[in-house]
Amino acid sequence: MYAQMVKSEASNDDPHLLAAFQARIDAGEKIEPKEWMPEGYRKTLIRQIGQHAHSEIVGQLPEGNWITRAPTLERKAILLAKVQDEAGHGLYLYCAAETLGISRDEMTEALLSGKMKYSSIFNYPTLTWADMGAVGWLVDGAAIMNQVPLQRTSFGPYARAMVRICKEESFHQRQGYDIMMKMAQGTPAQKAMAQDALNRFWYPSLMMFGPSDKDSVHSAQSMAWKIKMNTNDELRQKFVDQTVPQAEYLGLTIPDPAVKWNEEKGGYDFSEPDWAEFFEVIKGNGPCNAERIEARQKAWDDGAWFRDGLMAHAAKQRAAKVAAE
Ligand code: BYC
Repeated sequence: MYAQMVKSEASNDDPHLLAAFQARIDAGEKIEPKEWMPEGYRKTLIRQIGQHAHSEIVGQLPEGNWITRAPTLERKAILLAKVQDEAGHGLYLYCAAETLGISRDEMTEALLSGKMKYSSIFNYPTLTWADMGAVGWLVDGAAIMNQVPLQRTSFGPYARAMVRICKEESFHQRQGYDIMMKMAQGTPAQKAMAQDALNRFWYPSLMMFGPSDKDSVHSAQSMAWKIKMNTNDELRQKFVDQTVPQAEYLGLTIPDPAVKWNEEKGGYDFSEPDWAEFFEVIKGNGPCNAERIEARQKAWDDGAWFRDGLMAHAAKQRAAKVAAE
């Protein structure tokens, strides 16, 4: 079903309607679910919002892994709240995607069958407590960089969902940076753990923005429709420019000797991530892909009794209503 809805990007749309639609986008108007939209626009949104929703849900797993092992009660409460926020983000986003005519069940099935993606970053393991710092600081930091512009995206429900998500992501990033600060100022062993977490999460965080512009399949059309507001490379550069001084403040070293301020471009030079690794991870061959999908499959199977019960209850209520009429 998902494949049918998203695969065919070929558009048979009326050229007059298409031109009027593009004029609305260019004028900065928001598009609402019941309004006319090109099929390609709808499909691109289902793909992007659906993948985004899946990322929020799968993104709970690497951090959820540390809730029972947080070093203090306070840290545990903060981490628990953060992970719950991610569940909330997933739900707003699934709702936004549902307004485009796909159900949450269909999206979940597409995730489990490998037809739909989720962010590459969540296929890397969280090995130490310092990884909770690195994930909050870098992963949520990259997410905010990508998502703040999406508050201005052209599809109303997506743009509105982003407002609250961005507020919460800012808190997430601060809590991650706070963990890094504590560890970087701690014992030499703690500082080494913080450095090790930065070493492991640096390049995967850069990959979150997607392939380099020359390899990005969807950017041009998505930007014309204001589904994306920036190219992948633009956001990656902004992220590096924001993060390098933060690492310096922590007294940690970015694991890339090429990182150097470039006065001429007004930004840092840096090395590209290993794109072969990125493409392997999004094909399903990353270190934790199988484990992540297994966890989602188990949650889906374990919830079957509840979904069935809910449907049976709804059917019973409908029958009672019909009988009373
Ligand atoms: N991972 O043409 P391109 C979070 C795919 S953070 C996996 O540039 P597009 C969170 C792409 O889908 C993360 N796949 O694509 C944080 C396409 O394949 P398909 C969630 C990726 O869509 C902390 C192909 O590569 N954020 O939620 O124009 C805790 C070609 O790429 C990735 C979002 O989803 C990747 N990193 O641009 C918890 C933000 N990058 O679909 C949770 C919204 C690319 O043709 N999404 N691909 O098979 C976006 O802004 C865009 O979709 C992307 C990619 C920038 C990610």
